[in-house]
Amino acid sequence: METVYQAQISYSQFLSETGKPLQPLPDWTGEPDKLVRYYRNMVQLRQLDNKIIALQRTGQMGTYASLLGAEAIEVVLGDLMLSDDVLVPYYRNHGLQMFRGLPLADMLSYWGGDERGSSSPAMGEDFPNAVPIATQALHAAGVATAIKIRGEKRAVVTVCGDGATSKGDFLEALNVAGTWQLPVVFIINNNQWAISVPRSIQCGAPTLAQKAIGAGIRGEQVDGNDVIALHESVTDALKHAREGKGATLIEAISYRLSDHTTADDATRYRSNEELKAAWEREPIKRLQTFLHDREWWDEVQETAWQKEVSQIIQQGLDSYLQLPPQPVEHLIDFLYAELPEALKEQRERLIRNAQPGGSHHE
Ligand SMILES: Cc1ncc(C[n+]2csc(CCOP(=O)(O)OP(=O)(O)O)c2C)c(N)n1
Ligand SMILES: [Mg+2]
Repeated sequence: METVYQAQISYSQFLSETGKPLQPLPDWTGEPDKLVRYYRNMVQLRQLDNKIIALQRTGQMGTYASLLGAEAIEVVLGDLMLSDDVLVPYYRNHGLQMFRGLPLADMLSYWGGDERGSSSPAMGEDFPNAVPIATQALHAAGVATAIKIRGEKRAVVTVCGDGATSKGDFLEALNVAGTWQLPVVFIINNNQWAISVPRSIQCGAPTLAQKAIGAGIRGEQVDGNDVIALHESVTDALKHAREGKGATLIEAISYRLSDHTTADDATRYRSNEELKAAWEREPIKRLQTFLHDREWWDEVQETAWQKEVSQIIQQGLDSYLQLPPQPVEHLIDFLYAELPEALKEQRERLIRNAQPGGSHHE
């Protein structure tokens, strides 16, 4: 008998849970600029997340999927993706969308149930959020196919959860990305839970990254709470894609520190001990300690950053809250390029009924 194939999955981490270097650090970390920006951006996301949940609790926002614990992934991808690359996001990527130029008010209006938030011109060729699990992986493969056919040097980035990797759509997307050497970077935000289903019963394989092997693409695990490790893996994967060398699957190990959404109560299915342990690994404190050790962080600076980001967020919130209500026909307007006859009629009826004196009993 001979071995016809052998593979390995690497796990990369540069900073310990307490922010100490575990191995020699890349050169760029010798300068504060980028790391300080990452820190500040993560602080902004955390503040924003809190504010949005508060709005939801007071009836000013729809059901919201928190990104508490995923800040490092959002910030690093937002920094490394070029405007020419294409983002095919899922519902926990609104931080990333924001760093790619989506105005805060637009992003908030999406979560407030307003379709205008999904069709902002600022999104360029980026896709709107996918809520149906794993469908975005196929869309990403489709976009990457177009890019490949046109001979462009652009990368497509798509993100999904750990649960999504069990879906056929995800595996089909990996398969075609391997077959056609597509310029895609698949990121798994492995936050350990798919609503109430823990990672341990999601899949029998010890890593999710190894699903790449069956598709013939590169796969690796990275500490998703470590901005330096993420930076190194994502930089390499984007370069590989843009150079036409094919796809990469990165399993970023993180933790969903929040409920699944504002419609969920995670205390019903997971233990306080587990949550407490996860808070010890979260990305912001870890980077803060690292910055502090280099004398790039202090209390005064922190207060100034907190104030600065809170002003940015407040401006976004104000414009969101002042948006005029969306016209009633928006209920129908964003699904089809050309409306089918039956919907045209319904649309007219909706408009008629919304007018003062319009009938509500048709
Ligand atoms: C096709 C489909 N099936 C089921 C759902 C309901 N659903 C919404 S989120 C979710 C869990 C997803 O978990 P995971 O992929 O780990 O992503 P996370 O929310 O943890 O980031 C499910 C099953 C859905 N949105 N789409
Ligand atoms: Mg998950």
